[in-house]
Amino acid sequence: MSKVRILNTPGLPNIPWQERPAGDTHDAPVWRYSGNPITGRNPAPGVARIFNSAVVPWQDGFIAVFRGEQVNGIPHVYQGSSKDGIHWNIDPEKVPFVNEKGESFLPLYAYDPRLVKVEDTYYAMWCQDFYGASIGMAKTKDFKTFTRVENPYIPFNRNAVLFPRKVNGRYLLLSRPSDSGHTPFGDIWLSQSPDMTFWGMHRHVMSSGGPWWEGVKIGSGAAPIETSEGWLLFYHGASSTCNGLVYSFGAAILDINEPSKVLYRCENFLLTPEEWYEERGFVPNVCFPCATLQDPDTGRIAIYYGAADTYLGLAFTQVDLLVDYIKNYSRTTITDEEIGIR
Ligand code: BMA
Repeated sequence: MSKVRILNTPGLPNIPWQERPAGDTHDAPVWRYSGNPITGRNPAPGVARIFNSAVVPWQDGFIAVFRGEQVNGIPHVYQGSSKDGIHWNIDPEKVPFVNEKGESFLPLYAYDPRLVKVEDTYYAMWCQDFYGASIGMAKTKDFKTFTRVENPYIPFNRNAVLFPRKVNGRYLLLSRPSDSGHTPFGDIWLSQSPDMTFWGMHRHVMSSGGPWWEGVKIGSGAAPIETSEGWLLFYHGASSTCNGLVYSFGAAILDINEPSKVLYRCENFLLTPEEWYEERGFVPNVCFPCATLQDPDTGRIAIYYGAADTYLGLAFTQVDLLVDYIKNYSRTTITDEEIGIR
């Protein structure tokens, strides 16, 4: 049993897992799956690459929504299933989103999906065209019918991630207001809703962090994990170099009842591109997390991340090691600590 408790999460004894390699010299307690990447090029007919994708437990295995880049270059959302969370059967058809009447309602494009179970329903959210890039959302209970719900925001916005439960009677959604291109800025914000339709009471959560690994922009990665220390949030950060952006990921812990307040924020990245599949691909030097699996009984956490906009990678951590590391290297600013309203 871990010291830090993972709360309101069913046990997941079949979580994909490998122990930390002996002699690992990385500073942060996050290590890669030795069989990475877990998807290769041309993984399904008509799909050139799968990367930034989300996974949840389903029945006796796992289900995923993938970002699949079609051979015409347009991204869409695909679905897959797996017994072990590592080897995937990918459905070559795009997820056939429908509207409330059951009619086909496909976005023009869709990328960077997340998938979060809230109450008895799974919500997928992704970036799509809404007369400009913004967030699309759909719900399903059976992974057969994905019914679109109202888009939560006007453009431009990306990286929306739901919390897995209501807080203070309201659903919560993190997002990253953006621009219409390769946004050169970006903070994480929180919005609240009584009904998953109307979103408001917006709060600033945290800003991009100074000049270093998360200096240009940040964006939520996976659904926040509820722990006895607060909401554990994995997020990506982009750094500007003379050779373009480098995407790494880090983590913060948000207040359990006021999640727009950051309690701890790790000043170090947890994972940064260094393996061939992270450094080389369609967009080099990208590690972009979109989902985690966690097992409260062991404190094990598996992190799914897109690598170089080309592959899907898997990494592991353990909640006690991770929370200690975040606290040891925590550096928060006033804009992190405050409630985020002006
Ligand atoms: C971001 C998003 C991600 C992508 C990343 C690196 O702006 O578009 O989908 O992985 O850039 O190209």
